[in-house]
Amino acid sequence: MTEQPDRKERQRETHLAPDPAEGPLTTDQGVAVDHTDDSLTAGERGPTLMEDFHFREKLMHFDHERIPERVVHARGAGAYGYFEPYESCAEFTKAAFLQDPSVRTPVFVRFSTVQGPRGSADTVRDVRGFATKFYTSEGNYDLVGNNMPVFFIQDGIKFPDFVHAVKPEPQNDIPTGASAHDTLWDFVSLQPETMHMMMWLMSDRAIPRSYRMMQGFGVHTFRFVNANGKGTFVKFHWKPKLGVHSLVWDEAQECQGRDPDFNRRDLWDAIEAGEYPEWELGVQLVPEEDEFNFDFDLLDATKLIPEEQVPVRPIGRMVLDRNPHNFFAETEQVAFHTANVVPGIDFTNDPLLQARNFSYLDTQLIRLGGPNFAHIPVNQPVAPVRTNHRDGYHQTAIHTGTNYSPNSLGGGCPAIAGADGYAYTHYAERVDGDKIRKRSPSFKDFYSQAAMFWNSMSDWERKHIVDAFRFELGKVGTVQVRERTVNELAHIDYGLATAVAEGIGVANPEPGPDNHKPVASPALSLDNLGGDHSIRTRTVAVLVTDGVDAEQLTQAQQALSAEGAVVEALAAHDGKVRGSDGNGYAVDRALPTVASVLYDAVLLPGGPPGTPDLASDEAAMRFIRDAYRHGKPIGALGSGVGLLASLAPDGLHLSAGHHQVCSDRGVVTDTTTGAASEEFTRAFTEAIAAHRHWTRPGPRL
Ligand code: HDE
Repeated sequence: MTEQPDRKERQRETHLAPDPAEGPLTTDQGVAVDHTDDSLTAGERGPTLMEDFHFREKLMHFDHERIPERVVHARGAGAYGYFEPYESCAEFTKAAFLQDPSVRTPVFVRFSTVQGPRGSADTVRDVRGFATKFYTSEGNYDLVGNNMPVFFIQDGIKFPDFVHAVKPEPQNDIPTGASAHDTLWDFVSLQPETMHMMMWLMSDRAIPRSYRMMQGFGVHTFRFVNANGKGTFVKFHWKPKLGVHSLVWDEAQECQGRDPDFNRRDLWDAIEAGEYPEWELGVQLVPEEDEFNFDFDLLDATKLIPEEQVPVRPIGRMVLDRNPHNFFAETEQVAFHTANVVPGIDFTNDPLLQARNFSYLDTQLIRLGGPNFAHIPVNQPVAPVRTNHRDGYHQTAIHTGTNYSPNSLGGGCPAIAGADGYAYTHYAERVDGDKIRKRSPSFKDFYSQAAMFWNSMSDWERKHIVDAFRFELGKVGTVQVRERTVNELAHIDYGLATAVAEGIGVANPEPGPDNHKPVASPALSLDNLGGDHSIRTRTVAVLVTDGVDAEQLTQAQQALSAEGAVVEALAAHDGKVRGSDGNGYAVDRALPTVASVLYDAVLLPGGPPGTPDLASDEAAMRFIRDAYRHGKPIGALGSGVGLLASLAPDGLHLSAGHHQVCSDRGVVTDTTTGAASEEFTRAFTEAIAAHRHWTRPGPRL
């Protein structure tokens, strides 16, 4: 392993400004301050004096602590880590960081939501940004992707229209962090190219359980270029080791209140706990000669290449293992740019990508206040930087020497690398054509892949999509917008359109032209994205009271923790509960401070007769009901099974009698007293790994 990740780390360290160990508080000018709690006034009750330079400097600095938030993707969370390739990709690209499995390249990743402002909740229905900065030996490479493989529009000139439509409405700035409002759906219903992405947005992909459990996609078709100058089209995929998992909509909404930082906290906590999130980087490669072998245009970002058609080839892995030292300095000030590429990676003429190559550089000027943002530590490459750029706001370097090229007075420095394979040389693609404003006819099929997405979904995924359309359109006040959207859905699938129409009180649309091939791409269903099927970092709540079966509690905690789960004992109060053995057992959190929506699974241990019943605790009962409704695994042991039986709907199988483990749709029970059997632990672990269980009988509880 080379030293590379440490290079970024060492560079960061040179910028760290820890509290000085010694010395007094000073002003920015280094003058020691004798008092910072009272301003300088004329008399004890008199006005503040202009000459109080400490007060004025302190307030001036505070008044300017905020910078404009990102116009999109304002809310985010980031982390450092590294990337390492599995093997050399020299056949396709000369990019240095994709050559040698022993070279680790440092990275910074920022995940984000798109619509909401910086302080909005995490678990909103939205696309998630997944932007990676690779600090390679040849300069920074930014892969600025999303957690969905397609986009709303085909040409970047529509981006301001789309973003205006999805953002809160201008007159009242409502809704925050939500797309369920008239202007978005008005735009969507008039712009059919959005339909494929709207299917993704209405799916559970839009409410990820964790940033650590979502895929990432480069979206556009990019180009790899090898040392011989040969180009290959490439689509980038990130696949999470832990699998792709989502929340349910009802849960996601409650979570917005219970913990608005749910995804941000989850990322931070996992890294602090040493549970480093990991993704595999995969590529879909298309030889240039095959460019026109698809029934869509590779330059159209509203289309994906089905994995069944072009398999994803794994080329490396990324691990995030360090939290930022300072949110503002690093996560807020990081500046991504799609045109930050390194030799071996190039663009295509995708009109969305072309627009992004303008926008990302431009946007940093307003956000970071001048052209010197590449000097900010998180943005600094580890590759040497030699430019003739000078001056500008926030210039911190004291440049010496010449500042133009060519020069002789500075010895000709910096020299031009020349096209010798080391410098970035743009791919020599031949282009010619008339100057026109016209969308290519090859971009005109708006519905086939939306239909493919629908065809690829399992029953429960389809139900969630229908429910999401009903929810969103149900919040739209303009009836014509509802109708127009349903008409659009009829072009995708008539069953979908009528199911939505029924929910939102509009007439069934005319059937759309049913001309889609019945194509499905199994790789798109969450059912097929389980990852390593482990329960690492899943959170399990154990509901306890005084008298809890001590053996059961201890053994369940140990067994689940051994599988990597995060197990927390919850009780009506903080402190300890007294176990059946008379000992005190630590309570991790008091029930009133948490809720089922913050956990992946719940376990109800039993206790000897006379143990205080959870049934009398409203918070505990709500916990169990919510877990059941949200399809979460529920385990019950000993007398805990009795409690569950008193709530369970008809048709759910629970164990009865002695030593009988029963597992039915994620509800796992064992009436044994004392330590749970291995069989119980195995079944409960499997239920947690499966994440959610959709086919449960309802309601009772
Ligand atoms: Fe962005 N996008 N975008 N976008 N985008 C920004 O850049 C833009 C698009 C994405 O964590 C902005 O620095 C245009 C697609 C992410 O800092 C801005 C178009 C994809 C992030 C911008 C798109 C993305 C941004 C706002 C259409 C997925 C957050 C602040 C042509 C492949 C990066 C900033 C971070 C951020 C423009 C479309 C992903 C305004 C014009 C497609 C992950 O420059």
